[in-house]
Amino acid sequence: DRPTEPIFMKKGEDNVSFDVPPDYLIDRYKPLASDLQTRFPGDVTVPVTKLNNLPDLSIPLALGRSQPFSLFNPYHSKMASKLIEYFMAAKNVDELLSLSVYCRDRVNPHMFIYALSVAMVHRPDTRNLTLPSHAEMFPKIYMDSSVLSRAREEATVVQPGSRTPVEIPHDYTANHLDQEHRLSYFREDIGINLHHWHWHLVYPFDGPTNVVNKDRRGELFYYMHQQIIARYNMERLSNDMNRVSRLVNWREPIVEGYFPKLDSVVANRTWPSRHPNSTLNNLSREVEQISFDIEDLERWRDRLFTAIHSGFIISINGEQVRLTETGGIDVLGNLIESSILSQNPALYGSLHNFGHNAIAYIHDPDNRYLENFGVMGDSATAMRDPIFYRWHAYIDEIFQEFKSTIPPYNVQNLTFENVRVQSVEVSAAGVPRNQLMTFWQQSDVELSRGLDFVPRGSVFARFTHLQHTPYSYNIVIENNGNQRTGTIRIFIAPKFDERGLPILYREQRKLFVELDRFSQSLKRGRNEISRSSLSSSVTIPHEATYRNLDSNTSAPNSEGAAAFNFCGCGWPQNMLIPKGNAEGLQCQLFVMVTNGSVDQVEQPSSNNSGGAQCDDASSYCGLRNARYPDSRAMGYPFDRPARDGVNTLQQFLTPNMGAQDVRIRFTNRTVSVRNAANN
Ligand code: CUO
Repeated sequence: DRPTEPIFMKKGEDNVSFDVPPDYLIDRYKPLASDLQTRFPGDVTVPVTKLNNLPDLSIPLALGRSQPFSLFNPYHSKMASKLIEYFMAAKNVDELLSLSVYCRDRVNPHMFIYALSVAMVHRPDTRNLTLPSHAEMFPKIYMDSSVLSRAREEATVVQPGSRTPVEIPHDYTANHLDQEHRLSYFREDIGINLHHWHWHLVYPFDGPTNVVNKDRRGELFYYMHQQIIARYNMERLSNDMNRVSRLVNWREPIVEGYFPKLDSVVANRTWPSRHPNSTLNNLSREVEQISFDIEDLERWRDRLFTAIHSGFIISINGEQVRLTETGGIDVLGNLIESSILSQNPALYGSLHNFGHNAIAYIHDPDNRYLENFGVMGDSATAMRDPIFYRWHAYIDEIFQEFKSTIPPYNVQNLTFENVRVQSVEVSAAGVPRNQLMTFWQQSDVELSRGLDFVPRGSVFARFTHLQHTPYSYNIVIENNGNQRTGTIRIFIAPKFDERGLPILYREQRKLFVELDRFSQSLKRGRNEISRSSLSSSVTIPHEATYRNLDSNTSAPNSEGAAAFNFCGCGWPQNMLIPKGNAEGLQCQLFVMVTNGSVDQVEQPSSNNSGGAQCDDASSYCGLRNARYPDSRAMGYPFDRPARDGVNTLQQFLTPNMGAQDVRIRFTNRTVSVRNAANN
């Protein structure tokens, strides 16, 4: 709550105050210690145990409280890593609380929230606790900065309960003179940006090894971002735009500009913009201890391509490490990102992270204007900028290059014997068969946690986002063998390219967007399966992104609050399917059944304790503290180029697969928020 307020202040409606040992106060407040204890009496007082040894914060304190914090900056991520290490090492929850109380008023608030969140999702004793939404703690990095001053006014002038939600205009970062602005509803979606923030929280590239080293994390880095690009491309085709072009040439001006209109996290400055036709430069920024040349990026890229085509990388000891058919992608993911699991950072560098940095500092590469990084420098904001997708499309192509060096799946690799998909359809109430409906919807986000130094009580921002009518998949499967378990995999891709021509399989496979994956028991004979879009293994529920309001109180209802227990990582349900268009974007829905006994992954028994595993969105986020729950390559069966002779999806199909033409029809109407607040 209120990340820049001192810890001893009275909190929210709960009237919680912290009974803090006087030497925990920052020097400035120490003379006021006794006064402060009586000035903020709470209904609930949380006693904070005194630590025997206060932590040495010299490393994290190198970043000032009002400085911006960038995860992609190695200097900053090392500081955060130190903090994570302290939080992870705390012996119990009391000690963790004590430590965090001590750190909170000292270290940079953004770094503090990041490090504490990473620790909380990884510690066995806190991983079932609710993490507040990052957009509630730092609303200024998720929405138009003008909203915040209106929210402050509302909170200061109007009593809780009578406050009116502050409406965020639908179009606030540009107008349609900028073609890219057609996609702003996707790039600036709160849920999408929250997903990205959470993903990097669950999969940090730096930190204690036991936090970073997760099952197939390098592969998931590739797959989750590959899916973002596939989704973005489908969104572009929905809007009559070309697929995103890779940022191939780093010496040419970048045509896309971006003007975020956000306040930066702590310094109350406007977040820097990038003018159209800016050019990347060598970076030399003393303050952030970051300097590298564009040539370094080019060298790392060339070494990566050499490794891919030689079939091995050179480890730090000078040994050859083979890029195997199944494990190679994971090795590469860690190498390209790069994470601390990279097997040779000196040789292969940190192409992806440093690309983020080069772009983020494009407006001030040597800090002569004392300007901060642009939105590409923060995982909570990077997806707002069109350049994010050009950069990640480039990164993805390196992974695709590797996938094209391994043997394609043959028919036997794809078949599930005696299992046949008979038919596939989608249906939704009030919508023609095999059609999906999209429209706009308004939902509310609570802002008060992020309104430091203003009166308490809820204030909401009203946000317009894409939504679709919930639908079901109806799948008929014939099982001519004994009863067994199958894994149902559902994807969707556009059918036609920019010119209206059928997309060939070699390109279409990269456009397939995962919609769901689930286990299904198959009895002998005919199996009629119905599965709701709301159960998707890709998404988290709408309530995990937005608060629904009780009609009169303008307080979040209990259902909404309970839903916040979800783990945060996951594609927002409202963005499950792309926008489509008024005529109905023609797509192909793909369903495959694979052998569950092959797909199954043994989980170490020690990980079964601890309750919730955050299994709501396992396709893109994995399971918390467990292995990735599918033994196949991520993106299977579309992760590799097809066998010889396959030019179309139809030719790719084996009997255990099915395809169905569907249309996504968009209606330009806005459905108002459910249970709208008082007005
Ligand atoms: Cu998620 Cu580039 O990795 O932003």
